[in-house]
Amino acid sequence: MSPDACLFCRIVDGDIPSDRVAESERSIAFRDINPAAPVHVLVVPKRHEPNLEALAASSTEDLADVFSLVSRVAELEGVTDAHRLLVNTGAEAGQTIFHAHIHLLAGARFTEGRL
Ligand code: DGP
Repeated sequence: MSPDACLFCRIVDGDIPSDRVAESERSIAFRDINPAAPVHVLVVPKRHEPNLEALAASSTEDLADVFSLVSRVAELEGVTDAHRLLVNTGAEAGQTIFHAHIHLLAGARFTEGRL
């Protein structure tokens, strides 16, 4: 997909509004429009790659930055010791937006190994 048509690229650029939680030089974090838990934040590299695997292959700096921002968001939301990270890679795994992102979920009791 061309980055021009990518929804998350447009959110990164500020063309589409989002409820931003935090930002770093290489990544942004904003609340999921359809939250699956009381805290549901998407942490997204600013540079377009279709999934986290592609991001890891192209830039360890971007990969490190996105995980660093995940930790900062967990701290800001007060859920450092109680949260779940989720990454969907590929449509079969439930990926719907083909711009790399990590879901940070918290505030619910995740008592099982699956959502
Ligand atoms: P995934 O299924 O892993 O590709 O997750 C994509 C998530 O993106 C999904 O939980 C809903 C969220 N989402 C889709 N469109 C928007 C939007 O316009 N704004 C925000 N904040 N989140 C969105």
